[in-house]
Amino acid sequence: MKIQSVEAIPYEIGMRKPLLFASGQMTKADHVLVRITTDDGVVGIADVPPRPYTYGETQDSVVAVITKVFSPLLVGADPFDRNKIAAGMARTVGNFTAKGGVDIALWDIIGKSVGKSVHSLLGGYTPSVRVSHMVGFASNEEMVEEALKYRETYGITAFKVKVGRRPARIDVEACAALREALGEDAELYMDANRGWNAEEALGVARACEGLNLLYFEEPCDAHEILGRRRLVQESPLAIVADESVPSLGDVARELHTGGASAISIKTARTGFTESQKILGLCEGMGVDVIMGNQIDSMLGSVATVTFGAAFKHSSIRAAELSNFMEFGDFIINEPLEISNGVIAAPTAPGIGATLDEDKLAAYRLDKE
Ligand code: MUC
Ligand code: MG
Repeated sequence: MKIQSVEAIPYEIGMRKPLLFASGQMTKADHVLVRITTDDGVVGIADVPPRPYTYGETQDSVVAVITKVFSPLLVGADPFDRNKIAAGMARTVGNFTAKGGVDIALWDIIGKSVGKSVHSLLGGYTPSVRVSHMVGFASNEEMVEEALKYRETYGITAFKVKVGRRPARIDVEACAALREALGEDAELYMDANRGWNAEEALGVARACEGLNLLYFEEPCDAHEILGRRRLVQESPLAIVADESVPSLGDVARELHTGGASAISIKTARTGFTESQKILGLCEGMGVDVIMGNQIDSMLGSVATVTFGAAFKHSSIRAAELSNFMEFGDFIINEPLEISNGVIAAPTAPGIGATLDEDKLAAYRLDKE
């Protein structure tokens, strides 16, 4: 079996409401659909979410690197040779979500061609995972209303609260309002997307001490290495590295230099192949892992749950798998559903999703 074609299709879907956070905002999903087709007609798909404020990639850059740089490596290759393909792509620096999407599409082909779900091929630890919902910036009342809605409608009891505003007390008060409304049993944690420096972040971690929060994600820029190390040592909350660890080497560096005490794994940026290595590293070192959300579409979330549910260590914490509900539409035929606070990993061959061709045709920006 050989890869015959590689497509990177830009498409756009509006968000039901904007999602605001310290490093940026999303009002529409300008994503790229990767479709890889083999000579015997097997099709692998994946969703790529370009995040310029996180990795510097744009919709145009993702399309360009996949069609101009990665496609020549892929066409004619055996899709089972994913490590060889990954080594080829690694010669191009950066471009994390473009590489992640290609890797997921290859796994999709592998699963479809052997008739097994990728969830099962990766190890099939548990059929479903608990879901955590990410709440963006808004007034305290709106944030509480959103969390209560997700609890009532979908049974979600874990929430990641976007923080990183100035003055910081706005966010401390938002967390307090959420804790009061949701009660002691809800899991709450914060993500500042580098909005503060280490000193401000330490003040926030201390000010939140009575609120029973679980984690503090990317409170400051990990490049501010001494401040960040001091924060990890002195913070009463575990510090999660997210955008500071877009690759295995970054995870190793941050854990080794004391820049983080827990890790967010996002299949959107490390696919399944590199995510597996990161997971093994963290498990071996006794480091907590959270399956994170790159503000993924439904197709992107299919990849996250496929991976997260496949291993014990990635399914302990609630996985961030609900923001696709804020997208105006989705382009796959098998809707993901959250109920009783959990989401099931697809069991159909591959990643378990197929394209709704009519919707792709309606939303693609490079109309054929
Ligand atoms: C997150 O966890 O940070 C916001 C920016 C981004 O790249 O991902 C989201 C969520
Ligand atoms: Mg984050």
